[in-house]
Amino acid sequence: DQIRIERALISVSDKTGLLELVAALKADSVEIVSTGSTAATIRAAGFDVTDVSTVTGFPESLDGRVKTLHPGVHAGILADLRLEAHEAQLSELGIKAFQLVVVNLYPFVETVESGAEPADVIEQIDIGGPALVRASAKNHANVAIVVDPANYGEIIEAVTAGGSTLTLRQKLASLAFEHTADYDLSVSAWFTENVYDQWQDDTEALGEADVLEHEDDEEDDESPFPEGLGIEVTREAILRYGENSHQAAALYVGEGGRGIAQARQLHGKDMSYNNYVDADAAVRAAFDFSEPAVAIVKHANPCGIAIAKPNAPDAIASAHLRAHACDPISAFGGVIAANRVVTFNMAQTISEIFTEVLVAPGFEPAAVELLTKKKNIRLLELPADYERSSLELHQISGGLLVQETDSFEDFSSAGWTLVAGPEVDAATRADLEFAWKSCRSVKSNAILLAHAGASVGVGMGQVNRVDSCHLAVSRAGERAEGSVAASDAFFPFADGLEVLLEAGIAAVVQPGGSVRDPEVIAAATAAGVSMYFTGERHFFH
Ligand code: 93A
Repeated sequence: DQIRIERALISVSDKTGLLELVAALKADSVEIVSTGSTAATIRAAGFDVTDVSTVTGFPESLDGRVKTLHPGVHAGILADLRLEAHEAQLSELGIKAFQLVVVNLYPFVETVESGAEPADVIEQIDIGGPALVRASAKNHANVAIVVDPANYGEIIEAVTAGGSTLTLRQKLASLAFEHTADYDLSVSAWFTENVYDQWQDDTEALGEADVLEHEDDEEDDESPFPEGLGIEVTREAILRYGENSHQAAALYVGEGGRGIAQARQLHGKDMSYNNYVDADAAVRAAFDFSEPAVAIVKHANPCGIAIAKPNAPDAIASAHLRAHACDPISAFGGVIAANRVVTFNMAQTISEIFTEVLVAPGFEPAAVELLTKKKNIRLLELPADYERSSLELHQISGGLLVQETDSFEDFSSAGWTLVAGPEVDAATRADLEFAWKSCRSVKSNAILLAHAGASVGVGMGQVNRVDSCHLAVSRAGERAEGSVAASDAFFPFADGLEVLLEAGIAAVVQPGGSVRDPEVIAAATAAGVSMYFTGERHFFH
């Protein structure tokens, strides 16, 4: 397993010990092939050396980026001369084998440590060197690879002793792979740190002027977003606590507005943080309807929305009973919004159900008298034409997202497109409009099943639409059959819709716009179920 060294490739950045090594190789008549400055150093010391470009027939090019990256070099390193076929191919190709490769890599770490510019650091990422090292180490059966002047002594001894042993070549191969791995880790670490630093520099370099320039883009003149939001808020109340008892909290209100924050409290304990959040959601759900409507909210999601049955003797009480019937379990401890004066009848029903907050434009005196006997309920008065803010604010860490309010001016089905099944009758159409409108106040992904102006099953807040469909269907139970469905955004696949179809829904309304709409339409068509596209989606988070 001893291999006589007849030809060596030497390419080193660190010239330490180079000439002693060359002298020993030359004393044994070894042919030396070398790159640019290495060849120059050897030649200057009076030794005979072959330029790598002579071997490759290709000039060292691209500022040295391509020197040894050539089959004329790599075939000479990788040929396994224990195989006759490799030997035959080499001679056919006119390529001579190397038995020794001596390489040390571009001084990457030293360059980084010198504080060099990134462009200069990048030039010091050695590509051809590691290729030589790894190729030689892989072919350690035939080639000895030396990556460190510390090992020159051993090689000199081996040359003198008639060649390298397998044991030595194996040891050197192991050192070689360790070396290239370390090298690449340093490169990787530099990228991680440098990209971060660069990002910081860029951010710092982006002065205020640049930022303002950006904000002054032409488009911005048209936008509803002034540089400042012009929102003046003052502290109205210190709340008992926030979402949880370990979070302190307060209520701030804007000037002159008439939203839920300024609703007049007629009765009950102080409003809590969660009460405000839920009352706001309930108002969003109920107050948009022109018909008498009631919404019951838990954890900011409606668990029942209904409008009154036409000609019901006590419309708002009827709407409440129907909203409550959607999901009586969830309605326990809920927050109720009614968009009409609360009647005595409605108050009577509510007095039987544990309710946190009841918000309405007014209360019949008898209703107030009855409800104020209940210690736990909070009664809030909010005008039906309460002021909806034109902007919605959402705090994120380090900033504030602002968007125009998702106002829903046109709920009518006039602009919808029928994409599956037959046109529906007037009652079904009214239900679809009701479902579509109601679904807007349900957290995405929202699926709302409705019948006769009342929700019968609501699926909300799931991270996929199929689960929301399952939830809506399971909450509806038998009531799913013959109900209509609304989806706040398109069905990305037919799977969610199929859950609804299996439950026996009669019609569905959704925005449409998925690349798989054809699949979804086909499923509805196959089931004979009418499907309308609204062309507008209503995510709510
Ligand atoms: O720029 S490279 O990645 N491209 C190559 O083809 C190549 N071949 C050898 N760097 C390359 N080398 C490296 O050049 C070696 O690893 C060594 O560090 C250096 C020696 O070049 P010179 O002899 O010109 O100083």
